[in-house]
Amino acid sequence: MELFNFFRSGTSHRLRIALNLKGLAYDYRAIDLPRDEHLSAEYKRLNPQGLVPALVHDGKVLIQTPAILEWLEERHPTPSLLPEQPEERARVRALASIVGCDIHPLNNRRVLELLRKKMKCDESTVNEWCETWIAAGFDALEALLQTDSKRGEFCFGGTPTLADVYLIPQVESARRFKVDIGRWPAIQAVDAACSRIEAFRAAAPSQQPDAR
Ligand SMILES: N[C@@H](CCC(=O)N[C@@H](CS)C(=O)NCC(=O)O)C(=O)O
Repeated sequence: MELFNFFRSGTSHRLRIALNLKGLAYDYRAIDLPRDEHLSAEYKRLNPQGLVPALVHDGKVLIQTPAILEWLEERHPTPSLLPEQPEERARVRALASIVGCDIHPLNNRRVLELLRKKMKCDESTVNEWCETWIAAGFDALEALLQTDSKRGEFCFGGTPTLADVYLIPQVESARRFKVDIGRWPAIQAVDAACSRIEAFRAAAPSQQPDAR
């Protein structure tokens, strides 16, 4: 498998975590976002959306992390990143979607570039924008985690699920925008639990070959 990705990209980070948790090896292909390599004609032949990551497997290109993560779960079911019961699976997917649908897209690079370049926002306004959407999502996630009486160390139960796979890169991104994670103690505790697992540690942006 070849993973076309960027060390600091949250969606790339979430896919690296899932691949590591499932023990799947891949060749790392760096796509440099600040140099707009994702917008090159060559990369757009892989992903016409011009977004990372893309996973190439047996000559087939997979794009969109929600789709790739579901494909991974179907192709490599063990260890599973979803619980058994449909209602529990819906819960995990909902936690993941708070990050995947309602935080990350609003703080994506192309959105921030539009704010900076077209809307002429200064850096403090851009940071306020990012913090607004991170806080809105994390407030809801925190409430959901706090009220789950059966929760173990992770977002759901006692082993990592897709909810953690989505959450940890968003925590990393929040730190980059200088958002104080201490405001959300349950999220902070999940982050600490994940940081004890090698699959999460090895997926961190700082550990990637293109990190700088
Ligand atoms: N929904 C897509 C989003 C992918 C995405 O937004 N990737 C970001 C990096 S985290 C990207 O390539 N951004 C390039 C840009 O905004 O210019 C997925 O989950 O794969």
